[in-house]
Amino acid sequence: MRIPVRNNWTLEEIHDIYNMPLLELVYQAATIHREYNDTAEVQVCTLLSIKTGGCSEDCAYCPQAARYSTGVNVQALMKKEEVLKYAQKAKDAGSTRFCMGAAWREVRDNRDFDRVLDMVKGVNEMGMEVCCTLGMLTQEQAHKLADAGLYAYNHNLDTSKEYYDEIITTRTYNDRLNTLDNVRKAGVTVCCGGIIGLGETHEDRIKMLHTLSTMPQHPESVPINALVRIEGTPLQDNPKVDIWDMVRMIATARILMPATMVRLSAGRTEMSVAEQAWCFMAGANSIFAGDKLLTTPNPSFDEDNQMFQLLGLKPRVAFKEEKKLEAELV
Ligand code: SAM
Ligand code: DTB
Ligand code: SF4
Repeated sequence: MRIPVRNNWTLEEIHDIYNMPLLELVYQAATIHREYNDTAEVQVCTLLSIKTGGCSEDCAYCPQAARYSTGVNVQALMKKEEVLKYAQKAKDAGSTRFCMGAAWREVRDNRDFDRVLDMVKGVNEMGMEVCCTLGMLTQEQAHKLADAGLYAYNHNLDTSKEYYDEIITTRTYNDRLNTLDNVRKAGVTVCCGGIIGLGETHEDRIKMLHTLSTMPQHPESVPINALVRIEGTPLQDNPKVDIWDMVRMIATARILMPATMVRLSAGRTEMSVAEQAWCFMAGANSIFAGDKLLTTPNPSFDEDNQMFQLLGLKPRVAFKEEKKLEAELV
């Protein structure tokens, strides 16, 4: 019998899980993963930066913050038709979720937002799960996105509340939590995770996982990013993320949030197929596909197809949860 999904994890329990001997941790995570999910299935999401660079925030990792000179060209909001072309290309390549990212601190109620709402409608009509990551949202804006057909909203906590000020000073952890609350209340699914390699301690990672896994409802997806080190940002000289730290983080997230999609996100270009296989074994069941994340490189569709064949993985169909519900009702 499956253990029920819990949201009353204590920091001590999470500490003990995170610090288990690695192979025992992976074994336990793989076992839970098998009980809750089809382990052969991996959700394939494609990202598109619909508005690039020039952001007023000071996130120390980010190539798109205006205050660091990272060589990213500022680009205004793309046209809807162009975005839909990219979405079609992603769909043809086997992607079932399309995520549009904007380098905004927050959404403003203006014509740009109306255009994003149109994009959401268009991608939704193509039969893909639509996701956006646009910065902070009000309750009203979240509802407008929901009405346009938004399926998921990505808004990361990035690290622990305690370490947050070391990485971002232009907004607070509570700002982040408020937006997540607005998204949840609008009935849009939540995609929320973090980054490792920012200089945080293992305890900071444990605390972030505690915040995520004790939310009244777990995020439907949790992206785990390995820092992509960007020249010109304050974190440019940070050491490369150790693959075993990534595996430990994914395995712990899988045990704490067994029914969530755990996404092996940024950092895959620096990982071998063997290393990524460890992440899938530890419970990752989602990736970003396509040769670009927002501004940095990512493995190509072809490389990922080869990896899927080698490891016996298959892309998850769109709207799987809804289809399951419909089938149960008939
Ligand atoms: N501006 C919006 C926001 O901050 O929510 C949306 C876009 S922002 C680029 C989305 C996420 O990308 C961030 O929360 C962060 O977790 C991730 N990210 C940005 N730069 C990264 C990097 N260099 N390495 C890994 N992840 C990164
Ligand atoms: C997430 O957690 N990772 C993605 C997505 N959500 C928006 C973004 C990664 C960005 C990596 C740096 C870049 O390509 O600009
Ligand atoms: Fe702006 Fe988002 Fe980058 Fe922070 S992470 S600088 S809010 S684009």
